[in-house]
Amino acid sequence: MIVGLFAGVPNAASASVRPVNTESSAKSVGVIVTYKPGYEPIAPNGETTGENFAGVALAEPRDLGMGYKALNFETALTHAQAQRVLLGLQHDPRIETVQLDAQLQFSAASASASARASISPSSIVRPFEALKPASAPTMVKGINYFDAKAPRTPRIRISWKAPTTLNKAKIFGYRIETSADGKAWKSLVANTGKTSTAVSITSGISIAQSAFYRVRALTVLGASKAASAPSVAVSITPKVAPQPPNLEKTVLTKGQAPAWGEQSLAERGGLAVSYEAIATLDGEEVDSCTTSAKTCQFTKLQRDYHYVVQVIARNALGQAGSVRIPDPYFSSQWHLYSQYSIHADQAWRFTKGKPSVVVAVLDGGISAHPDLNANLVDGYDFISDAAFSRDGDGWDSNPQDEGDFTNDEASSWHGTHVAGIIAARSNSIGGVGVAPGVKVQPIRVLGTNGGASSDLIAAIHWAAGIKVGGVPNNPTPARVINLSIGTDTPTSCDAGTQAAVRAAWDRGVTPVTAAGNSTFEAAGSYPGNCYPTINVTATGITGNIAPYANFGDGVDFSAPGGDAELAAQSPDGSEGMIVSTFNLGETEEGEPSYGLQEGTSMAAPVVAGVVALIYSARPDLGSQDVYKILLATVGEFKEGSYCAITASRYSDEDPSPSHCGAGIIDAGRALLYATSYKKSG
Ligand SMILES: [Ca+2]
Ligand SMILES: [Ca+2]
Ligand SMILES: [Ca+2]
Repeated sequence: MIVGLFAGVPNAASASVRPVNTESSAKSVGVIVTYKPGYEPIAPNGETTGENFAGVALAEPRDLGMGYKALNFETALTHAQAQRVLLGLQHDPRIETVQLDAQLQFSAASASASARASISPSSIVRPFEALKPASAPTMVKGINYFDAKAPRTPRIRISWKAPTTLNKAKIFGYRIETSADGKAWKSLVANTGKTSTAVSITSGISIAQSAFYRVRALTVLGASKAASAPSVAVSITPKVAPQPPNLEKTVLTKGQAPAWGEQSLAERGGLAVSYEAIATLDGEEVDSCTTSAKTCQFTKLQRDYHYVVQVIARNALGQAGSVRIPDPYFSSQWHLYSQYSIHADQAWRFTKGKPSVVVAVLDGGISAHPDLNANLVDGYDFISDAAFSRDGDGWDSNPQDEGDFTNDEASSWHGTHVAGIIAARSNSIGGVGVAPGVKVQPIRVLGTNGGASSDLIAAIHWAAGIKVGGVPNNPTPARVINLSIGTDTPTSCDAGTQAAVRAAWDRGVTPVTAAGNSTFEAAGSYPGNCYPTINVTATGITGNIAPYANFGDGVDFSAPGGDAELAAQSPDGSEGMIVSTFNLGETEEGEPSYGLQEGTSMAAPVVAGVVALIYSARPDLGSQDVYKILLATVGEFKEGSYCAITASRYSDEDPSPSHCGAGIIDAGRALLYATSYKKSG
């Protein structure tokens, strides 16, 4: 039931303003507020009905005819409430009359429609002094306000002059309003401040999207506030420098043309864009072509060479290039860009890795290398047996590789090769790692006869930032632990190693293991058979498992590890294998160089590098998140290959891993997925 106010026909008769009669013994009063034609009673919170007018609920406005509306309450007002209503109505220019009825006495329970209809107003008052709107701000101008320091942040600047007529009110600020179509307006900046006559805006605007803007002055008179009429509207289209184009293939040979995806108007910065594609060989520019389309033709490429390509977009406000790869050996590193590669060149659009992410390489140690030194952090030497460490003692703080040569074989520099696969620098020398921006922590566990699992357990703990007795704490704990280590006869995972990888995994430090090179079930290869790790087998350039690689249910994923039998199908300089940092010393460390190796030892660090990229983009994630991201984004094996046939058994419903794991790791897709991945729990 609605009880309370009654309104008569608007009455122009005049009377002086009178407060509610507080002398009256009446428990409640009527306040009848009549609004001028075309105006709706609106509570201070902007609602036409609701709870926010002097603490009393509003009922639907009452229609008086002739366009007049009356304020209507859901209950009768107490004196105090009526006074608050009157205060709230002061200076409201929309009001025609306010009528008070101190004789009105009823309660919600007793009032009846007929009783209310018979009550006549005791007083008719004029509206309070009205706040007349100020005139509109003038001389409004809007410009696209380009900032060379933030060339892809849209920015506009709006300026104006103060209203010429204020009608006794004072200005306390300006409101900027925006509209996409010039019809529906909304507030963009609620109050620029009273002395402003210009404002720069970066939020709520979109590149290349035209919108209208206008300004209102905000005025105050007594307790009453109002906005002026709006200024004339101006239209602005924010324009910026272009986004980097998305080059489809980073390495081309003769007869292939560079191509990139069509850029939207927003990606072009709202302007016309031209593209320049540049082909380089060993870091030297060989050819270039320019176009406003999505592809152009090189004419100088020669047969049998692989050229690294970059494309640059330019508009009137600036330029942006696709990922630049200055490393001259990149074209030999097919594991980074070819059809069945991890597509690192696509991932680098998101990140090349952050130096805060450390990948521990538990291996034979490290040798000095100009393409690697700057990406190393201090590691440790956990080889306890001095007979095999070649440094004359047990555990020590120097993880230098002392060489693992035997009478028959030269030193392998295995740890240096693995480290370069992860994080060789992106510069003008040599090749490049999967994550050239991250750090490698060399931790020595393999001597001349391999290593001891007790040393490996200590090294995993230390790498993960877990206290190891007798050793200073790791100052830069890892997020990824690469274990390119395996047994060549079936060996089960001992409880100690099992517990160590679990402890690492659970604290967001992800062990990545090589599945082994013995052409047997990966479940028999330690430590890849410890749980949980990301256990990786090796594929060659054609997207099938390498002939040496372990397989079976123990494999999580595949990644390129090289296949020398496919040398003829591989880019020059690779012989089907993985190009990475190396050393020429036959026994002890000699001159740094680059070398070719194949194995699941090469496949694991490829994945460790991808995991490091994911942690660079999303340091908030944990090992299980990373595993999910990799699983959701794997690339396919070559159609019809052994791996493809077994992988087809794999699904979320039947998560029994195939012989080569769920697929070939795809860094480009993984990073794209990771940027929008929602962490569970
Ligand atoms: Ca030592
Ligand atoms: Ca040492
Ligand atoms: Ca390099």
